[in-house]
Amino acid sequence: MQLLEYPRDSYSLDGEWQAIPDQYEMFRDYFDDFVDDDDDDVAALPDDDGQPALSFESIYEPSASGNDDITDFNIYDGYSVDVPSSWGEEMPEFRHFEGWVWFARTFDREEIDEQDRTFLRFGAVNYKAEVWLNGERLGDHEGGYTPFSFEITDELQDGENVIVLRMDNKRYEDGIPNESTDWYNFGGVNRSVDLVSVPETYLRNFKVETTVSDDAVDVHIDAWLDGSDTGAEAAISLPELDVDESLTSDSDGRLSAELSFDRDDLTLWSPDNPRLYEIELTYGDDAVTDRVGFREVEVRGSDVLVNGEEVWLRGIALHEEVAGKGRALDVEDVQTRFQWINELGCNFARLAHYPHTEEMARTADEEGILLWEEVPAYWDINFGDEDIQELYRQQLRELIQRDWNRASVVLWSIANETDHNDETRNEVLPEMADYVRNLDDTRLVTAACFVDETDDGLVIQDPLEDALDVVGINEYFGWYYGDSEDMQHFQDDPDGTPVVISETGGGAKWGNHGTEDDRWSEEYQAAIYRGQTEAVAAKEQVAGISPWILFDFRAPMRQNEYQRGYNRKGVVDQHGRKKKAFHVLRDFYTSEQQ
Ligand code: GCB
Repeated sequence: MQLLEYPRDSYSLDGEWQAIPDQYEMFRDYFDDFVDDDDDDVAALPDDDGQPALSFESIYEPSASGNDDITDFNIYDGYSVDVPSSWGEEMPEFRHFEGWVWFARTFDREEIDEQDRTFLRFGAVNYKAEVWLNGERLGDHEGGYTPFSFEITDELQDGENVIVLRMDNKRYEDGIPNESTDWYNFGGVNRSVDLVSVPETYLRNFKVETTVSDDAVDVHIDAWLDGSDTGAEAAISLPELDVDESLTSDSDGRLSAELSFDRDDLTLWSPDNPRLYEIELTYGDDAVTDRVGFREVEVRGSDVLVNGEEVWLRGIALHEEVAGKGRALDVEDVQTRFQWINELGCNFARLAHYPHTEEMARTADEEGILLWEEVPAYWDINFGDEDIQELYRQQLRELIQRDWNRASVVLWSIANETDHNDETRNEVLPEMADYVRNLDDTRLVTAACFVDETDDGLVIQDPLEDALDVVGINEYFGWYYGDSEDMQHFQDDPDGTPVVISETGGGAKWGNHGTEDDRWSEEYQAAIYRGQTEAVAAKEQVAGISPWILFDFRAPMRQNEYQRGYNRKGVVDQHGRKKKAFHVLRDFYTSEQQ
């Protein structure tokens, strides 16, 4: 599998695809006769128990099997589905379907602006994917929220080409996340699909790192090549800063450059002034462009600093979901989310509990919203299993290498509410924190943990704290237990690790009114927000909050008369209607800003 990590000019394969659900997973059995035995590359997916890969012809040319039965499954007679989409949302009859779905579409080679090498890139497929082009198996991918790509140069044929994708959105005990989550499992090709063509040797990815001192801004750039010709000219240009430099290369095809600016000659990126600069890297005939911000994030004592200045994180957490659409957000949906975030007066957002579309981070770059991004290592993961650890590293890597040039991203979160009494977890999570730092040591590593009630008050007793730059605390005083102002008993250590209250809140059904004692009323929820915000604002170790949550979201485990399949802790409901807590939080953030 070859990764293309950044956007380039591409040929979009979004639009109409054919899809057929294969609930009983029978296609492979039907088509065993047509297996491409010569393909050494064929690796069975973990759940397939060594079954051979499916030959493509047998799907789209039923007659090839000599067995009329298979017309039952002719992909050209499938359902029309829009890509990207959470397909069960588009087709209500499949709303709760979890299983295999075969997708297919064609494209014409002549339509691509083809260079030496071509890749097929998926923005995200939930949860497992297995892909063929013209009957040749390209490979597979596990993990529902990050991009993956395959080189298809050798499989491309003149005229029509056919892509087949087997998507599997079952939940797995040995998956990340595993079978139980408090969010809906939207299956589908949830993000765009593209064909990307590049020269034989091309720029695979690059990374911009900034160090800020009193009078200087130092920028280090690394770029990675893929291909056999590593001798060509490499250059970097930042037209708005009059930079035109060559990059030096090492023997592994890695290029680098050091740039240094007077602090006065460059505007640093910050939430107050999210200045971005155009950057272009060229290598031979290859070029990539992007918009990047220069800024440094660090901790000092219990404070989070951006460019040397303390920033209190006025945040909100959110899932990636749109009512009636599931997880396939378009640009307008992203804008709506940022409108709410801005209206609340936030400078920070927690993108929970898995990587959201990269458009979120790009928009946060433009809007000056600091981001917490995370992978779905959620609740009871079997951290001792080596395959799970490998999958864990893969998901971290795919997220980090996708978003490491987004100035807005300041926190990488490695886990949410995992058991700090589990010794294996306590060994593995620090290793994952190190893994993240090896990939990117210019951001802060965090995880959402718990606070413990002791005779001395509320304390953090999670050994993972030592491996984190910022400790997230999920607490629900006033909702699941205790009173909303109980965080007053948090044992504040002004020199301790900065704490972000990564979750707090309570449920309310929009339009349901009562007193502050009536659970599920907007008033009850608003009172929790008042008690919580007052208590945490007084704590020096608390460097910010991201209450749970911006909007109500689908959650199969929430079924009481107020919920009916939704987690109602949003400060707006799933249709965007604001609850009273929205205004409490906005008022709090307005006063924090003054
Ligand atoms: C949590 C989880 C979050 C849930 C939330 C809740 O602690 O991290 O995924 O949705 O609580 O509503 O209980």
